[in-house]
Amino acid sequence: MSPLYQDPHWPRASAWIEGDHVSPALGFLAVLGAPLALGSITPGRCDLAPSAIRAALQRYSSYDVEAGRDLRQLQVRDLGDLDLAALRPEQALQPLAEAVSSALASAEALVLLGGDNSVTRPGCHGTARPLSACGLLTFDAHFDLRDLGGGFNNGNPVRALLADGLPGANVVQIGIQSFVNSKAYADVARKFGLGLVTADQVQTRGIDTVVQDALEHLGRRADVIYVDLDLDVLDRAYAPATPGSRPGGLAPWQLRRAARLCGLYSKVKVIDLVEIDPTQDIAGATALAAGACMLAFAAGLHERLEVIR
Ligand SMILES: [Mn+2]
Repeated sequence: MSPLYQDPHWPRASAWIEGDHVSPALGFLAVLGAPLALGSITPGRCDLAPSAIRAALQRYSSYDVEAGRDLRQLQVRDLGDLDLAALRPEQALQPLAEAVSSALASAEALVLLGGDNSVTRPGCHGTARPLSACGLLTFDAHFDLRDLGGGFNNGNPVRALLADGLPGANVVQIGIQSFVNSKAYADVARKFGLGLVTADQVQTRGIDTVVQDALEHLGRRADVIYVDLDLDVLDRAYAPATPGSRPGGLAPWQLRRAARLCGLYSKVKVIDLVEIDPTQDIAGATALAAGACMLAFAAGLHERLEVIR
C-alpha cells in the first residue's frame, strides 16, 4: 500500500482511536477486539475483522459534518484484541465477559469488534449482572435462535441468552428477513415474546421510528442496553464480507443512522460489530460500513455526553 497522504488539516479517525484527542475530553470510549470465530456455522475468518475495521478508519476523518462535531473531543481507550482466536465460544464466555465488564468500569461506552456473532452472549454477560437488567437490541437479518444442542455458535447467541435468563421481552430484533429464517425459530421468537421488526417494516416505518421505539421499550425494562450489530443486516451489495447477508437488507445510511441513535441513548453501554470476514470483502465495502457505524455510534455518544454536561 502506498503511504497515506498526510494533511494536518484532515485528522484521521485512525489517529483518533490511537489516542489523538482534544483535552479536556468529554469522556471515554473503549474499543476492544474480540476475534472469536471458532465454530462459526459458515467457517470463515471473522477473527481478522478487528484489524480490518481499525484499518478502515484510516479512510475516514474524525469530523462529523452532520452535527458539526469533532470526535476527538472523546478520548478513545483502545484495549487491543483479546487472545480468543483459538477458543470456542463457551471457553471465551468468562474471559470476554470479564474484559467487557472491566472496559466499562472506566468508559462511558464500549465498541466491541468481533469476531462472529458468538461474541454477543459473553458481551451481554459482561454488560449487566444480573442478566435480567440487560436489554438487547439486535440489528441482524437472523433470529440467532438456533437450538443449543450442537453447542454455542454464531447461530444461537440470542437463544443462549434466553436460556441464561434474559427475558424475551428484553430483546428487540431489527432487520429480520424472509427466507433466511425458519418457522421453527420464528415460533421460538414468538414464544419468548421477542420484539421483531422485519427489514421491510424498516422501509415502511423508517429507521428513526423503529430504533427510537425499540430503545424506549428496552429502556423501560432494562438498566443497560447492549446493541448487537451484525453487518449481515445490510443488503448484500453493501456487506459482501458477511456470509449471511442477502439482497433486500438495510442500506448503510440507515444503519449509520441507527448506530448514531444508539450512541445517543443514555442506557446503551456496548455496541458490537460482528460477522465480517475480511477475506471475502470487495473494495473494503463491509469493513468501511462497519467503520462508519462505529464513528456514527461515537458521534451519538459525543452528543449524549455534551448534553449531560
Ligand atoms: Mn447474527
